[in-house]
Amino acid sequence: IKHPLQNTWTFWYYAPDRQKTWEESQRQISSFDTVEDFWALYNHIIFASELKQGCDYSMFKKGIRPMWEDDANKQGGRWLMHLEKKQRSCDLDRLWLEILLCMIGEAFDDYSDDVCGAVVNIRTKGDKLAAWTADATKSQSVMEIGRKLKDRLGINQRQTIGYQVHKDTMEKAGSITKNTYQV
Ligand code: M7G
Repeated sequence: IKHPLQNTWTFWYYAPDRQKTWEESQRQISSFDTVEDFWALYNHIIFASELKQGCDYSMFKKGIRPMWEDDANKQGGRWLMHLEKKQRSCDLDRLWLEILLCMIGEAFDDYSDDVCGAVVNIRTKGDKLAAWTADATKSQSVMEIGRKLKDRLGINQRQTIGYQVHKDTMEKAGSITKNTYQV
């Protein structure tokens, strides 16, 4: 018998395509609800570090699309980690896997219900990892999720990570979105 997960999760892949909108370019890979099926999928797909520039992987709870517009995300935001270019080869895959394991293992205790999913962006200017949560106004939940994430990813205590509200990201004119929280 396989080991059931608390939630069913869907894995997504995004590749830029000039013939399509951003939303149309998000493709579901598959869904799973057991530990064994997670590893079967994980072992079947290429590492995040091997994706082409501009591509993303996401993993969200089933029924939540990996976009701001989804009902589950529209009041939410994300803990965002900017990686240095050189970290793609040494850290990215390890950190991405750790975020995935935090998600499927419900590592955020009482706050796991507030978690929507995780995203990795492969970008020339520096890759990004994010954990998306459902409600940016739930400060205690957001902060606990941020602290746990920082701890599990082994981020240096002296380094801070920021939480950005999707509405701010959506409306940003320049390239910088303000941090609403940080840990
Ligand atoms: P990005 O891929 O999050 O980061 O956003 P990047 O700037 O490092 O590449 C790039 C662009 O993708 C945004 O400016 C939007 O046009 C589009 N985009 C990204 N996200 C997360 C969304 C989303 O949730 N919904 C929609 N409609 N567009 C998005």
